Amino acid sequence: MKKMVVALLATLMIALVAVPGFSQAKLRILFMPGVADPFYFTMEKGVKAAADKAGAELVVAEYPKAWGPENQIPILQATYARGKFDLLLIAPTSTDALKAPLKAIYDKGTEIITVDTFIGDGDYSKASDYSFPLSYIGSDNVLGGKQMAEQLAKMVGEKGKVFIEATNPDASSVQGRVKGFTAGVTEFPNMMLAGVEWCQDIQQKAQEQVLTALQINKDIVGIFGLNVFSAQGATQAVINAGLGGAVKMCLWDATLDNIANLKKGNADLVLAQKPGEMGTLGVEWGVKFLKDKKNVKVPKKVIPGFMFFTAQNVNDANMQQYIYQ
Ligand code: T6T
Repeated sequence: MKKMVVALLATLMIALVAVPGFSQAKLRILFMPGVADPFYFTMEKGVKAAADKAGAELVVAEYPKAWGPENQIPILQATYARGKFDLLLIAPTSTDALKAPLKAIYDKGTEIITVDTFIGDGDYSKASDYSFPLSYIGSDNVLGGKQMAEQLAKMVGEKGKVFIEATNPDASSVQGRVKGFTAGVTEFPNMMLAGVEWCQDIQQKAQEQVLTALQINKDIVGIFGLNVFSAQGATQAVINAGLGGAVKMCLWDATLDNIANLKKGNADLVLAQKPGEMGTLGVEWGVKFLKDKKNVKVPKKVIPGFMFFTAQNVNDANMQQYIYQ
C-alpha cells in the first residue's frame, strides 16, 4: 500500500513538472544597476514590486559608486558568484566592455534582459556576438534627444548656439541622446551646436565644463543636460554664472533637483523616463519566459516611452508619478 502511495506521488510530481509554468524552486533574479542615482533607485522599486508579485527571490547588487565597466563588472561578477541566478537584469555601462562578461553569465544558464542601456547596437534580433539577451527594455534615446532639440529650438526662436553636457561616450543611452539631439539641431539652419562635453557622470565636472563653455561662448542660448548628473551640474553652472532663466535648459531625467529648478525658472523642460516601468517589465517578461520557454516569445525591444515636464504641467497631479523618488 505504502509503495503504491509513493509511486502515485512520484507520478504526480513528474506530471506537474511537465506542466508549463509549474516550477518547484523559487526563481532567483539578480538586478545590476548602472550607478547609484535616483534613476536606478526608482528602477529598483519596479524590479522589487514585480519580483515580489512573481514570488521570485531578488538579489540587488551593490550600486556602483561611479559609472563605468571598471566599476560595474567586478560587482557583477562577485555578486553572480554568490549562487545560481535564473535571470539577470542589468544596465550595461558600456556597449562593448560588457559583452564578454554577460556572454559568460549567459553561457552558465542565466537569461539576461538589459534595462535602460544595451550592448552592441541594441538589436538582439540578428545573429551577432551580442544577440543572447532576451530583450532591451529602455527609452528610445535617439527620439528623445531629437525631441529635446526641437523643443529647445522653439524656445530660442530657432536660432543661436546650443551646447550638450554629456557623460560617457561608450554608454548606449548617451550615444543615442547625442545622436538625436545633434540631428535635431541640424533641422534648424540658424542654429548651431557650440560643442559637446563629457563629464563621466560626475556632477561637479559637468558644472565646471559648462561654466567654461559659457565663458568661451558668451552667446550660448540653450543647453541640453543629457542625464541626472550632467543636467544637474549644467544647471548649477548656469545659475552660478547669473544666467538662470536666460539660458534655456532642457534637462533629461526627472530628479527632484531638476524638477525644483524647473519650478524656480532655472530650467525650461525636463524629460522623465519611466525607470520603474522598465524594471517591472524586465521582471515580468523574464519570469514569463522562464516559466514557459517553449511558447513565450519575448519582444527584442520594449520601449516604455517618456513624459515632458514644463512650467505649465509640473504641478499637475497626474505628472507627480513620473518624478524619480
Ligand atoms: O539617464 C539615466 C540613464 O537613462 C542613463 O543610461 C545613464 O544616466 C542615468 O542613469 C542618469 O544618471
